[in-house]
Amino acid sequence: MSNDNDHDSKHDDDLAVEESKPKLKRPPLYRVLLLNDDYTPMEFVVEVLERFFNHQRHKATQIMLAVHTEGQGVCGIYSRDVAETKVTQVNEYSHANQHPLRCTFESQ
Ligand code: TYC
Repeated sequence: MSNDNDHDSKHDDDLAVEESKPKLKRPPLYRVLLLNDDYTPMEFVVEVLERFFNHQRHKATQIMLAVHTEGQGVCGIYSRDVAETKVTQVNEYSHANQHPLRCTFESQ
């Protein structure tokens, strides 16, 4: 810098003087996934997508069919806390209803 703040960088007897950058990092995001299995009824998966991920029936059906044919699919993208909570809620709900449906999350 060559202005009247020169004292802060070049002539400090080799002391490293660096201005700190404002650090505003966005929180990391996580994809919540549903995994396919051979036993969970399609209607139950659609209900899960409506109940826990607030999808409309048409979109929930699309996601369910994508999971059914591709093996897994994204239900939504959330902060870590929300992603963990959704996964726990879905897995508890599936277990309570005696379905093997599994939900998990991965970093974006
Ligand atoms: N494959 C299941 C069936 O044929 C349906 C299903 C879809 C199960 C999506 C799980 O995440 C899933 N009944």
